Amino acid sequence: MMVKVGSRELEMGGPHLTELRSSNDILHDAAALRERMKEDGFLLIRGFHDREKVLRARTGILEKMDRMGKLDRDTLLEEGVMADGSKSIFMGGTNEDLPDLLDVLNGEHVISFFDRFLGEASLTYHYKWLRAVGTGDFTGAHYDIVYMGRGTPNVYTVWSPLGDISYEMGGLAVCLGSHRFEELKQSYGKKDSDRDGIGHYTDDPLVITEKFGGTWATTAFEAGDILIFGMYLFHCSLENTTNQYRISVDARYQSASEKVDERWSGKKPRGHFK
Ligand SMILES: O=C(O)CCC(=O)C(=O)O
Repeated sequence: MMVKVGSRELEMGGPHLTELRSSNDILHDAAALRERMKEDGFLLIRGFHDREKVLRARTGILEKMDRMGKLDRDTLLEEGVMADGSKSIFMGGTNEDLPDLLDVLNGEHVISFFDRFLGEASLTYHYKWLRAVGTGDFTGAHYDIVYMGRGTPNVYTVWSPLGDISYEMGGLAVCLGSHRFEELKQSYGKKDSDRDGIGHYTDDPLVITEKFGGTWATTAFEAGDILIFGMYLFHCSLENTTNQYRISVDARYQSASEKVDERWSGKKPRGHFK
């Protein structure tokens, strides 16, 4: 099967694209999870969030998008079909008008997971990167450190699909091994998007693997699954080739005792400099 990863079409199971492995087998062993994170650079956990709660959060988001006139009114709300002329919508912010979403992202199940994983009290940034990605769009390849590197580098991204996300709808892909690309970590990884006006490294996933090695990996996601990774793992998204919005959110977690990136924390995070 051919899959559109960033600006490339790659064969699933071919030389450049493989399946992400899940870490559900070690979910209750914090030491093994830490070891796996060190080794693989990511943790895929199936059914981590309560699926029903994720679907409730999805409904709240779709209702909001419907009020904004972004959805096709002749189709079922839960399908998230784009209205004619609609585009991708970035809804980054504290999203206090979406309590069901915050229940998922700030819930005891996530905080206690990170308390255990980090071995001390954790916190989550108030800012949540909520995205409705439209037809033809994808996220280019990048390290997250470039966007949130002003506090501790020991921040973890949790990417949560808010609905089932097939290959065609454009879930996340990661570059296996990229957490060990020392040259890139020392160059691109030292950049700051606000200070340096830099964002994604490339739209072409093979630019990275041809120069630095590694292999891209992705999977079909279901509501409730999460993908956790650190600030130095290259990731991008698949292209959404459907007429339905791909709805997902990325949120950040770190140890409460380490420095936070002020742009994203506090009740009124300022976000990127405009
Ligand atoms: O969902 C996406 O398209 C991008 C997500 C992302 O870059 C992240 O989770 O850090």
